[in-house]
Amino acid sequence: MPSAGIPGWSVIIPAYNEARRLPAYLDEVVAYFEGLDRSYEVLVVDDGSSDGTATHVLEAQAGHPAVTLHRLAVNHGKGFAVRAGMLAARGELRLMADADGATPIGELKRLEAAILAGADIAVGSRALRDPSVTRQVRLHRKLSGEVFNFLVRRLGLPDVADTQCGFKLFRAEVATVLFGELETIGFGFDVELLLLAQRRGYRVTEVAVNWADQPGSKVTVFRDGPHMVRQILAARRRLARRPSASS
Ligand SMILES: Nc1nc2c(ncn2[C@@H]2O[C@H](COP(=O)(O)OP(=O)(O)O)[C@@H](O)[C@H]2O)c(=O)[nH]1
Ligand SMILES: [Mg+2]
Repeated sequence: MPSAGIPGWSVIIPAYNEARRLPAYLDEVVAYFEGLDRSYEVLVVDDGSSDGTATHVLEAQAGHPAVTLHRLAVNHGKGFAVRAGMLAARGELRLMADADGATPIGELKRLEAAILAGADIAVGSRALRDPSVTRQVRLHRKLSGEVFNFLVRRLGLPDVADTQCGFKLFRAEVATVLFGELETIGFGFDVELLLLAQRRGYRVTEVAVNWADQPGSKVTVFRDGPHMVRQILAARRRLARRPSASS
């Protein structure tokens, strides 16, 4: 159902040179919501792509007006793009989802259940064990992810096993507050977001999701990992300087 008035759902998809991976996922997302009795919008934030990503989004929009394209002239980073999408979104529940479809859109049901049970934010997780899910992860990404998660636990988020999964659901008011405060524009943004959430006392529930590594990743552990750690340290310094927040 296309959106009229306030949509029930917003799906925010950050996309940087995703002409190959995005179209199939966009089709999957649209088909999923067309089968539900809830209004929705899909915001694709094209972060300065040079490969024709936007053309695919406009094609999808021609068939489904609930799909919209938010085009940034130059590449800023995933955090910048997700923030722009979340702040432009109107849905009561707002999902960020990676363009490659590593997490099937049907996994939304698991996150929604957590929100209905009282969470402010439901965080998809590749680390939580659950017999009802499967993961296909390349070994070097699994190992680097474990090191990263270990560091993040030491850097102030002891209770989140996987901060980096690109599948997170927010209640609208919570998204507006947190993305309004978020400053990290790169891949380290998820950690700042969760640090801000912790500080505000929001309820964060981690939810095991199905996940399959997709070829064509743009994240390079040795190049992006150190940047991400620096972004997290900078976020911690900013938070330490800020007077404590009340929600
Ligand atoms: N906005 C934005 N998104 C990016 C950038 N690089 C990657 N992404 C998006 O971040 C998501 C995850 O990227 P991906 O390469 O699959 O990372 P991986 O799953 O960690 O290997 C996808 O939706 C990408 O399009 C970037 O520079 N800017
Ligand atoms: Mg991916």
